[in-house]
Amino acid sequence: MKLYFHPVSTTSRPILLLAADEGIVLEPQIVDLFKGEHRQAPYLAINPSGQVPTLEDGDFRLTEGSAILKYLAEKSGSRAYPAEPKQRARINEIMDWFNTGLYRDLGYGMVYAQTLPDYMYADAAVQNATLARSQQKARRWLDVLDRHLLDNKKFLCGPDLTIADYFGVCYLTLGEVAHLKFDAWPNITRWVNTMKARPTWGKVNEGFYQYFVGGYKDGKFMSL
Ligand SMILES: N[C@@H](CCC(=O)N[C@@H](CS)C(=O)NCC(=O)O)C(=O)O
Repeated sequence: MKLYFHPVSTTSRPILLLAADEGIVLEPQIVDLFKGEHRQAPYLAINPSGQVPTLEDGDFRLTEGSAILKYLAEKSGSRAYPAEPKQRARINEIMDWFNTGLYRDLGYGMVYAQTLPDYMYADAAVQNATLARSQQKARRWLDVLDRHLLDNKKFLCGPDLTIADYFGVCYLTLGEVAHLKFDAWPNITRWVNTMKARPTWGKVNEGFYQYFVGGYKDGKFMSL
């Protein structure tokens, strides 16, 4: 199987974490986002959305990080994606929560809006008002994550690691690019530390810390 990805990519990192933990062999194909390779014809023929990741398994092509993660977990029989319907539904629910809620306001609204030109507003008043709204919404998602989803639980779905944890922790740590601090949310801090202590974290996230977090280390950002 071939994975088109980029090491800094938030939507690719959960897949790399699962693959590293489960020993899933993926032929790596880096799509150079910094050089705009994802917007050029050869890659657009593979993924018309011009985004990473994309998985190729023989003649089966799959896009969307969340779908790829579920497919690989199911195919490899990973214990991190139990087949029991209610357990699986809970995992899917939490992944959707991150993807459509927290990621929108924390990732797009606060991180991309302060780092990637495509997501910034030229008018300072619009930019500041938009950031302030995202900040308020991101705080609300973080409260829910801390007080409900992670309350009295080692991992998002209980005592055992699931693919929701791989997924969620990558979306949350994206905040480090814009120097966002999560100290005010103790359950989140504990869970992130648990995930970062896993043996595969460092290697998988090397590129993210070097190029994305490192690239903005001297930036000034709106805090949470
Ligand atoms: N909905 C897609 C979004 C993928 C996505 O946003 N990928 C980013 C990297 S994290 C990308 O390729 N960005 C380049 C662009 O949108 O121009 C998914 O969840 O996989």
